[in-house]
Amino acid sequence: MEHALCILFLCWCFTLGSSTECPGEEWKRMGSSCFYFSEEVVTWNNARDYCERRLHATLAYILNAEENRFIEYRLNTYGYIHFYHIGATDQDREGRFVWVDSNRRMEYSNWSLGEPNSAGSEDCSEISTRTGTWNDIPCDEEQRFVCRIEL
Ligand SMILES: [Ca+2]
Ligand SMILES: [Ca+2]
Repeated sequence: MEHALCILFLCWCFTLGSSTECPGEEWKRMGSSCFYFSEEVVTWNNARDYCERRLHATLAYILNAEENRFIEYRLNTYGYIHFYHIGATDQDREGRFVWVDSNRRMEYSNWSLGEPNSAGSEDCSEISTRTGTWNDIPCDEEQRFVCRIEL
């Protein structure tokens, strides 16, 4: 009896676990997160709004090397050789980059050598499809973007 209950409980847990899925096929899952890789090419602010308003997500934050590798790997499957916006910004305070969804300070970062350099005026960010490293860029630069949600 105890054994049967235990199995029932495990089934219940499994059902709960598998009932949470990414919002659609265009989303890619890693652990309990889903990532959306856009084909749309827009400014950073429009990318942020697109993630939030249309997808109920946020412009992607990246918390560790494993997540960065996952995103870099995915980016390389799309055959688009440019860059994608990510959620890092220092629009509020120059030189202090935070993740836009939470205003969280970055514990992990993967800036390219010499970046962020705020050349001219660069308060937004992108990830390279080739190297997976980040660069700060002018916010009005138009490119693809990555959104993220937690399940
Ligand atoms: Ca800046
Ligand atoms: Ca830069």
